[in-house]
Amino acid sequence: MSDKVIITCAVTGSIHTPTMSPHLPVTPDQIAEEALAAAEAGAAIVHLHARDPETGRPTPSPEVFMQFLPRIKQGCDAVINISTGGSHVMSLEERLAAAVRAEPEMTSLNMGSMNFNFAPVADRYADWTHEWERDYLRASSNAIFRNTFDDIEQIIRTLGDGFGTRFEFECYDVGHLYNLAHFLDRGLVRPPLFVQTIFGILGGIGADVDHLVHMRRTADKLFGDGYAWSVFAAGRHQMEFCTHGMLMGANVRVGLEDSLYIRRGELATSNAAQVRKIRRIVEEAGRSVATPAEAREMLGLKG
Ligand code: KMH
Ligand code: ZN
Repeated sequence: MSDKVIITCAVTGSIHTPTMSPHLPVTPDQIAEEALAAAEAGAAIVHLHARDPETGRPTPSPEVFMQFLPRIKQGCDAVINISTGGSHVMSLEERLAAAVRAEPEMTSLNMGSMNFNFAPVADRYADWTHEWERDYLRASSNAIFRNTFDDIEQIIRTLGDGFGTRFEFECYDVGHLYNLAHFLDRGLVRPPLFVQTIFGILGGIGADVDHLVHMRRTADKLFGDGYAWSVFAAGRHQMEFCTHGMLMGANVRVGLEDSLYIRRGELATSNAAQVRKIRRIVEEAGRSVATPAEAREMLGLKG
């Protein structure tokens, strides 16, 4: 097991909405500031989505991305990772547009189609700041987060072959690991694979430590020493799962995309606060936090 732990910070995402937390960054300035502070706190990778500056609604607009990406690039050395998951209502073309414009070192790549239901979260809120929020969240219960084999191949060919982009392979269930192995067998992706295992999304594998062990063992069988393992869990399981995973040798992902909280019942006031917390846990456990340069080396990024 490497002594080094890569911390990814997923800064805003497309699930949480402005009513849920005043600390969720939505404008380009806020996203840039939050990403820079997360990098300063120890995140080697920042995973980014964009939002409409007026309403906070997730947007695929490359113009909006370009209002914060250059600032982050100038202000820190962290690896920029642009989402190709976008949101459940975006087309594949929309989901690819920002990465095609920015040609980043890394993007996410979701490894299978799935239900992706965050409507139950919506039911916890009575009053909404913006009209779009409730309907957007409710629509997820009847939507398919589409990532067919052809879609995945198109993303690999467009970004991987096109720009040398490498991927955060998002695996929400055991089958997604086998899908990734299929692309490895076909020679469309190559080691070291950055395998992000995700727990506790309604539609994916649950946040149960047995599953963490099983995902790890399955990835070991399929990828041997050709992968770097990372863990995140949604909502209240975030810190606990990152801690379990880190003790088992994983890298970790935190950020307000994945959880709005710093501990039970207390909103995180920033992404950096979550990075600092997991960093303390990592260091107390005797491991150390990877710098962006070390992360690039570990993941074979173009730099
Ligand atoms: N919001 C996460 C559950 C992506 O951006 O590609 C999944 C995610 C998807 O990060
Ligand atoms: Zn994301």
